[in-house]
Amino acid sequence: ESPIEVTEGVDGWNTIIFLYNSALKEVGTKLEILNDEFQHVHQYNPIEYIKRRIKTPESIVKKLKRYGYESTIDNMVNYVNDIAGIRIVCSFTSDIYRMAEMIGKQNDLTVVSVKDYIKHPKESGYKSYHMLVTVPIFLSDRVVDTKVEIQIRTIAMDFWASLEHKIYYKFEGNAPEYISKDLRECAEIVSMLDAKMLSLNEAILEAKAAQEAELLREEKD
Ligand code: 0O2
Repeated sequence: ESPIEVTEGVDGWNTIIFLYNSALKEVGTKLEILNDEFQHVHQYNPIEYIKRRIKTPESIVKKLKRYGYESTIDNMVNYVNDIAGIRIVCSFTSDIYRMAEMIGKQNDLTVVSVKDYIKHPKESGYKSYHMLVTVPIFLSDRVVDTKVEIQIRTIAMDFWASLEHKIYYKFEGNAPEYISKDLRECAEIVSMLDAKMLSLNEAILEAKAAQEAELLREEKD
């Protein structure tokens, strides 16, 4: 398996977009299968929904500029890790780690790096679990390892991140301190909500199991 090798120019650009789109398809299908299997075995699916996207050329160029690199195809492939991005939105925080473990065990995926912004939230209050993986893309004459950034978060974390992203962009990164502070407070509320929903779900599962055990006992007597 080889890393992506492309020429500069429109041809090179079209080749990388084709590869990243293929990688999104491969990883997307894998995730759907894992979710279906989980539903089949445990009668429960950890994924609420999945979003995929290819980073826009403007956003790629902006990121390279921020890193201090020229906008060449080579630099895009080497330094922008999230050209292909998949976001898995889960019901509960426990599902995030369950998903991450299942992804890590897939033999044909290579986990390059992990950033746990749930255990270590960003300064902004941002919470999410990031995995950078590579997936082999089987072409007619070669196999190309292609990077995909997987972001895993709960619905509540996704709600916060989507709105914060909009607000942040309005201020182009220079939001007044009182707004950043309010956003951090909102992130706290989101974490409390996630914790409450998780314990509520655990309580419901326990109550249901107790009820079923009681019914069984009654049937025996
Ligand atoms: P966009 O518009 O979402 O594509 P970096 O830290 O960005 O220099 P890297 O390795 O990509 O380098 O970082 P990371 O932290 O693994 O992933 C960055 C992505 O996470 C961002 O992509 C966002 O999607 C998301 N993210 C990180 N921090 C925040 C945050 O404070 N708020 C929100 N809403 N999202 C965040 P891009 O390319 O920055 O932006």
